[in-house]
Amino acid sequence: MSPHLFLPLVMMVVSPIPGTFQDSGKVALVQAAVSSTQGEFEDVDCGRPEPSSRIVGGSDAHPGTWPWQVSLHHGGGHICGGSLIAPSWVLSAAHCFVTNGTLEPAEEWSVLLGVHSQDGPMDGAHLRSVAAILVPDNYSRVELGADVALLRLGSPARLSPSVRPVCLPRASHRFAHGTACWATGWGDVQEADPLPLPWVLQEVELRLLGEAACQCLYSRPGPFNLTFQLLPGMLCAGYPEGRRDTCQGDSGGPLVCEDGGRWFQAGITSFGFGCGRRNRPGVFTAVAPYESWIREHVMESEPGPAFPSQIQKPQSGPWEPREENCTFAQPECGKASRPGLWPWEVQVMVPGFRPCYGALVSDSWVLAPASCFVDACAERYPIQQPRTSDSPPRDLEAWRVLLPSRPEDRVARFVPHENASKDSASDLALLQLRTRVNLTAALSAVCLPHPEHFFLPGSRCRLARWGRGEPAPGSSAQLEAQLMNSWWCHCLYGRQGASVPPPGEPPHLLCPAYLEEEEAGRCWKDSVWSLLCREEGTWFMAGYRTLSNGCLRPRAFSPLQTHGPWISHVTQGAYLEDQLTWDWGPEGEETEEQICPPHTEHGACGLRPKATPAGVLWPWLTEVHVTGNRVCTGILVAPGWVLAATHCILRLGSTTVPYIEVYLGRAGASSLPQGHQVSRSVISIRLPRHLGLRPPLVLLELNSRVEPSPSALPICLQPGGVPPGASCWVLGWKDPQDRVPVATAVSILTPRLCHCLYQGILTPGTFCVLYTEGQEDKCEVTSAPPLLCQTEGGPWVLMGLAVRGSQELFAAIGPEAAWISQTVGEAHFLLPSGFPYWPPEDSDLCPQDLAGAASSPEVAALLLLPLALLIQG
Ligand code: 4AZ
Repeated sequence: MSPHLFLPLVMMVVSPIPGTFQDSGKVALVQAAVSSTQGEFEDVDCGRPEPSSRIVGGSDAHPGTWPWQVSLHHGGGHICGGSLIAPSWVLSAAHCFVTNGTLEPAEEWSVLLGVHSQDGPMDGAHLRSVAAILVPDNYSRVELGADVALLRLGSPARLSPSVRPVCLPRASHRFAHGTACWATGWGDVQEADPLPLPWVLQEVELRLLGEAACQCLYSRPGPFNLTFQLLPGMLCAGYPEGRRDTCQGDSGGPLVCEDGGRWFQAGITSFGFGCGRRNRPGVFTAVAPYESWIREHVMESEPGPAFPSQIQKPQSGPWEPREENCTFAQPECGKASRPGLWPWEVQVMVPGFRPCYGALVSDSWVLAPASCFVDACAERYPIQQPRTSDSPPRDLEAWRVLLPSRPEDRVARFVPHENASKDSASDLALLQLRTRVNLTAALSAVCLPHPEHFFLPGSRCRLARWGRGEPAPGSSAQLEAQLMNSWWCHCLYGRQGASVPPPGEPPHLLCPAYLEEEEAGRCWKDSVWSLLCREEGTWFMAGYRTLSNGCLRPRAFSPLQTHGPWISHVTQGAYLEDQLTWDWGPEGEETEEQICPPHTEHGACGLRPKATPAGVLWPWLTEVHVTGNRVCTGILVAPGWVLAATHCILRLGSTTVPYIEVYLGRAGASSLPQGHQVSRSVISIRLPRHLGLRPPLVLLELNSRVEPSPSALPICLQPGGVPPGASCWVLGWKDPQDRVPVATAVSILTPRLCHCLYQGILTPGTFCVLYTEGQEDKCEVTSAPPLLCQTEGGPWVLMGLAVRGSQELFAAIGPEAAWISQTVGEAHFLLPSGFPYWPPEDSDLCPQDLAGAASSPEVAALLLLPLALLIQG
C-alpha cells in the first residue's frame, strides 16, 4: 500500500451561499437535509431519480434512471464505474486504481457524470477531474476484500435530473436476501465481449444472495476447479443459474436497492469468476460496513453524503438464517434422454441443397457448417455474402428449419464465420430462428465449451450427424468414441517436430478413437461428424470435422472451444458451460515438454508413447493368420501393406496360395473398446525377385487400407544399419497361443562380429543380435518376430524379421528397401540420419576365439558382451 494514502485530506468545497454551490459560473440547487441528532450529516437529497422516464443479460437503461452512475475515465476511455454520493465525492472500487500494489495518480483520472450513451448526445453530461483517490489501508487484492475507493472531485458535480447522489446505508442497515436490486454499468455484455456502440448504460436486476447461499455456490468447484472463500464485507448478487451478472468494466459501479422510495447503494461491483456463469454470482463490496470509513474521509465536506435511516426493516430474527438452502444450478443444456436421440439435432432445408444437419445452441440459434450453404457447383468457398446488410445471402424466405417435435421454423438471419471460406477449422455458420422456441426435454440446446474448457483424455464421446453427411449406419456402437491423449492426437495428425500442447493449453485438434467407418466395404462417404462429449451426464459439442479424404480420414476434429466467443457474441445466449470434470489422469502429470518424433512424407509412423493408459502398445504389430492355423507376426509398413517373413507365410514345397487374414490393434492391454480392432484379408502376396535364393521377406497387400490410429499405425523404415544411440528390441509372442507381445532388449552386432560369429553360414544383409536380458523373456521363433530399434525421442524403426528357426539372426530390411518402396508406394522410409551406422572397425580379421564358435552362438555371445554394449552406446 502506498504511503500517500495516509496523507491528511484537504477538503476544498467552497459554499458561497448556504445550500448552493457554484461551479463554472452556474448555480445548482442543493437540498439541505436535516442533520440527525447523532451528529450525522445528511446534506443532500439522495437516491431519488427524476420520476420519468452491461452488464450480462441486462438491457439499455432509460436516461435519468440511475443519475448517480458515473464513468471513470483513464487514458482516454471508460475503465470503471462509480457512484456519486455527494457533490464532490464518488464511491468506486479500489482495484480500479491499484496496480501491482501502487495507487495510480489521481490526476490521470477523470469522472464523467450525467451520461447515458457514451457515444451519443451528452446533454447535461460533464467531466470532473479527480483531486484525490482514497483506498482503505487494508486493501491489497480484490479477492481479499476491502475493494472500495473514494474519489474526491476537483470541483463539485453539477447536480441536475441526470446527476444526483445515491443514498448510502448505515452500518446497521440490513438488506434482506432475496431482495431484487439493480446493478448498472458500461461493462462487457459477456465475457470478453464489450458493450456495442452506442455504449448505452446497461441495467440488470440481481437478487441479493445470503452469505451462506453464496458461499455454498462458491464452495463447489467451478471454472478451473476453483472454489472461493467469501470474506466479511463481501456481498453476492445474482442467480445460481447465472446468465444475468456484472462483468469487466462494471467494477466500481453501484448495486442499488430501493427502500421507502429511495435507492440505497448496497454494494460496489467488485469481481466474480467469469461473468454470468452458473453457480458463480457476482461479488460486491458491501457498502454498509464502510459507513464510518466513508464518514471519516468526507467529514469536512459540505454537503456530504446522505445516510438515511432504513424504513423497511427485514423480518425480525436473524436476517440471515444459518440454514439457507443451497441449491446448485444444473446445466440447462446438453441433456439427452438417450445417446443418439439428440434433442438439439436440427435439419436446415435450403431449396436446391441436400438437408444440412446442425445443432440448436440457444432458444433461437442453430449452429451448422457454413459449407452447407455454399453452391456445390462452385465447390469452393466463398460463401455468397451479402454485399450490403439489407440483401440476404440467399432468399432466406425459402429456408426451413426442422427441430425435434416442432413444426417447421423459418430463418431470420444467417451469420457465417468470417473465416469460414478460408480455413476448415472455421467452417461454421449461425442461423437465427424467426421465433424463439420453448426449450423442453424433447427440444433443447447442446452445451458449448468455454475457451478454457478441456475435454480430458479418455472422455466418452459420440459422433453425431453434422452438415450434409449421409445418415449414419444403424449400429449405435459405431458412433461411440473415446478421446485420445494429446500426445497421440498431436503427433499422429499434427506436424512433425511440433511440441505437444500441455494439459490446459488450448488443443489444436481433438482426436477421438472410434470404430472404423467402414461397413461391408462401403465407407460412410462424405460423412462429416460433430463430436459430442459427455461430462457428468451433460453433452457438449466438443468439435466437428469436415475434412474428408475418401474412406481414409484422419480422426481429427477441430475443437469448438476456440469459437465460443464468436458464438456467444452473435447469439447473446448460447449455453457456454464450464468444464465439469477435471481429472487429467497420467497426462496431467506430464511435466516435460513433449516433441513429436519425425514424420515421413506419408505421415506419422512408429509412434508409441512411453505410457499408454489407453491404446495398444505396439500398433504396427499384426497377427497374420494363414490357412492351417498358422499365425505369423507381421508388421504394418503402410496403410494397406504388411511385411512378414517368407518362411512363416509360405511353406516350402507347398504350391497352394494360402488364404491369409490379418488382425491389427489386437496386441497388448488395450482399454479401448473391443471394436477398435481392425481386420483385413490379404489380396496378394508379393515377393522380390531374387536370383536363386528364396527371398526372406514378403509383402502382403490388404483388401483395403487401414486408417492410422493408435491401434493401427505403420512402422517407420530406414534403409541401412542401426541408428547411433538406438535401443533395439525383438518383439513377438512368448506363446503363439495367447499372443501377448513381449519385447526383449537386444544389441545388434557389428557386421564384422556377426560375420566372424557365423562364418560362412550367413546371407549378406543379416543382423545378428545379442540378448541383453535373461532368456526367459525371449519370444518363440516360429512366428518370425521382428527386430525394432528406437532412438531417444524418435519413432520406432523396423530393422528386420527373424530368419527361419533362429532367435539371433534377422533378415535386414535395408537390402529390400527399393523393392518395398516400389511395391508399397507409401512405405514410411525415414530420411537417412547422416551418421555412419556402425563405428569404424580397425581390422577385417576375426578374433581368434570366435573361429568356429558359430555352432554355439550363446558362448560366442558371452565373449562379445563388452563389444556389443559398446555398439549399443
Ligand atoms: C471485472 O473484471 C469483473 N461477474 C467485474 C464483475 C464480475 C466479474 C469481473 C462479476 O471487473
